[in-house]
Amino acid sequence: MSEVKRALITGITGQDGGHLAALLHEKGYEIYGIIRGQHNPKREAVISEFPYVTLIDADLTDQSSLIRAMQTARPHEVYNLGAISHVGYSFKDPMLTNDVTAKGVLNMLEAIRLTDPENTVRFYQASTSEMFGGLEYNRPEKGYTEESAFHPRSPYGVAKLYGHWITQNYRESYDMFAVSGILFNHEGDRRGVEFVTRKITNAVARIKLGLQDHIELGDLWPKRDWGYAGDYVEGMWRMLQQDQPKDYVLATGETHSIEEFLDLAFKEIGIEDWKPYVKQNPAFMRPAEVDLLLGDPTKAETELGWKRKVDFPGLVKLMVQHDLAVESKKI
Ligand code: NAP
Ligand code: G4F
Repeated sequence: MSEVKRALITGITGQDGGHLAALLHEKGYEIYGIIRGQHNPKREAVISEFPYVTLIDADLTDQSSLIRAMQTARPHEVYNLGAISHVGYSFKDPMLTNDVTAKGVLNMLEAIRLTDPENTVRFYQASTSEMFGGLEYNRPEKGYTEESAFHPRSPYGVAKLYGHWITQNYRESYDMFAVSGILFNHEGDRRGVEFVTRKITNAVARIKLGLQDHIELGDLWPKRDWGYAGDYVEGMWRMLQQDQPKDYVLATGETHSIEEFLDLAFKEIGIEDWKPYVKQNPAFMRPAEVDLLLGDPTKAETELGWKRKVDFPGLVKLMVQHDLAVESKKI
């Protein structure tokens, strides 16, 4: 009988960490998740929702803790999802963003090298479409691919680009099975309310239930290639099951503005004109914006057999209906 596969996930308390834990559990993995902080407020929720995950106290900024995590979990696969992941916040705390989102990747890669002399561990790095920057001069018509040029527009994007290159460098230098998934925005019922989609669907549900009367947002014209997070973690897993380590874009191949998201979300509660309910607040605008993101997932579709299942209207509906159910319990 073959050995049960073990996976170590950083960012277990985050959106993708939850989806990935559920997926790997279905596939029969033994799962270890890194949790940071002496009193992480999400600890109890993770224990109750994912009782099959063994939590390990560690931090991406503390390499000794990552070495101990590797020694405890002895994983076959490491998914590095932990990061300061909010683009707007990265402008306010750029040094911390660098320590966690850039140097944290190096800390994790070195922890693997130091604890895996046989070089058998497979490593997934959570790279991002933010590395492309979305500027007009650098926007391929059919969308960004694995070969497109990078031009990050935030401390987050710059930090992620370091993580992307150091992953590639470890693959080339040490023959590690280390890959980057260049993922475009993915959302869903586990998305943090600090991100625009969940902020909108949460507010829309509360407006419907009479719990609030408007929502304050920043710029409404930027466009994103929005997919469903549950589909994207399947792509991460597939990348680590290949014969050769390669980087892949995961995207839907469609782009929509925040205004389009508002249209569909408000229609879901029977409101045709959302403008009276939305106020613009400069506090939510960024020093530099990523105008338009559109990904071309052809390589992932061809080589991984991966394709997103949930489309844009399906995603908005799923999120609004989820938030209506959650918020109505509070009345
Ligand atoms: P998320 O919900 O913001 O989760 C981020 C995770 O990182 C949380 O579990 C957080 O823990 C953890 N973390 C933060 N600082 C840490 C530290 N010092 N040490 C260890 N862990 C730390 O992000 P997500 O949406 O799941 O995204 C997962 C990964 O994919 C991130 O790296 C993100 O940058 C990247 N990505 C996301 C998208 C997207 O659209 N969602 C697209 C492309 C790439 P706490 O709960 O303790 O804060
Ligand atoms: O939801 P967002 O904060 O996501 P953003 O900046 O695209 O980043 C997300 O996707 C990346 C992949 O492309 C990930 F790497 C990253 O970790 C994260 O998951 O903002 C989306 C757009 C931006 O143009 C922002 O300026 O919405 C705009 N926006 C307008 N009002 C707002 C708001 N964003 C937020 N968070 N809050 C607002 O009130």
